[in-house]
Amino acid sequence: MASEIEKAFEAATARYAELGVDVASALEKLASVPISMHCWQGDDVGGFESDRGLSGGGIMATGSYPGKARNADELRQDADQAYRLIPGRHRFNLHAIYLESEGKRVERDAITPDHFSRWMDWAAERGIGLDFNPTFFSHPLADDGFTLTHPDDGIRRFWIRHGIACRKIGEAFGRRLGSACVTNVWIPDGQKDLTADRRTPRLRLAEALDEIFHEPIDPTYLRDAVESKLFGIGSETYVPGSHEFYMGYAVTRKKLLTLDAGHFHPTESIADKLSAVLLYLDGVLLHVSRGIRWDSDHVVIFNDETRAVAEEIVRGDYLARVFIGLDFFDAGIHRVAAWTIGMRAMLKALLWALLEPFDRLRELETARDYTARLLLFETVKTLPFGAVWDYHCRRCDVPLDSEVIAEVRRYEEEVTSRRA
Ligand code: RNT
Ligand code: ZN
Repeated sequence: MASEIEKAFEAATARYAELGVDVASALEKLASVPISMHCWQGDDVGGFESDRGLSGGGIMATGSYPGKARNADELRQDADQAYRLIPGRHRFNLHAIYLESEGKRVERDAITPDHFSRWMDWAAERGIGLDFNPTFFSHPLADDGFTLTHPDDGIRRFWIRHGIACRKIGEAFGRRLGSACVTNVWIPDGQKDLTADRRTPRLRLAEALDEIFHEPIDPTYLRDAVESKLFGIGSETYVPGSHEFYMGYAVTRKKLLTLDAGHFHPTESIADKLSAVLLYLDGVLLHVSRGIRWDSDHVVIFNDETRAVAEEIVRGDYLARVFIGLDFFDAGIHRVAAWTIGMRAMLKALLWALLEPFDRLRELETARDYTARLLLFETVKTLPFGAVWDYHCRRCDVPLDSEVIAEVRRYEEEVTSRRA
């Protein structure tokens, strides 16, 4: 280890200790937190079911950076490269459209764990857990904007069968890998314009979900999550699966509630929601994202919002109840870099939170010394946080922030730029 980095780390440790913060124990905790890295940043939410690419669903990847993964082998290769640049051991989050079916068309209601056996082998070899998502978009039967709320019984039932099939796959992941698979249901359903009947689609959605979740599955292997949304492209006026809908659903059915940072009003922060919803729920799944002006799914960075989320997880002692996943897709920059930047930003935010002098801040708050509290919040911002992060990266044998770009360029030259 470069002695400069060690020296800076020792000095930083002493500074944090002055505020009662134990840096060593913060690093130990950080090393135990897995982040679920989402497959879909690797290929702009395309998947390998067909050549159709991302269509509908009210979400959009913009940009045309060359060299995206064209098949599952390439996606695994890219994910491996990202993992080499990210400290710690993490998880991988698959969508149903990332199946491998040897070129055969398999309908979504007919997918089985076999279609993901190579993903399971890959994860087992690396000792990582897998998470999963049914895909309720990029499909002819979703083109009119309705899936689980569809008025047509046949179409609705098709999507219910898809949800059921996906829970079996999630369970298989959990069994094989010895780690519960969080399986997240998000549907794109909604209305573009003035909506007369907001009630019936919600009734249908609750019923459809009840059917999907009908079979009890051991939570050791599978954890069900449901994701709300405020609006999407083409569903600006009405989304049946709103926050209130899923909050009630998750509480009454004992599911995980998924909070996506981009799925609320622009000034609304998911950080503040954690200590509220966790009074009533066993757990939460986070989709850490970065919306700019709308649910734009920009790459997560180390900003106030990401820090606030991490701070709330740590302050509330929720690390065991909050599953952290990322959700963004920017096709305008190198995709391995996008993963790496987002994952590292989330880890930095967690480290930042673990290094917060929380006990002291709380004492000041209890004493209603808001002057000293504000000063302490400001003091923390200029502590040598970077020295601790650098040390952590070195110790985990991954590049420093300043070294990541060279690794990405090398990989680009050797691998992704050669993809036609
Ligand atoms: C869409 C949701 C959802 C998707 C992924 C691909 O607004 O956030 O989580 O981004 O399932
Ligand atoms: Zn999401």
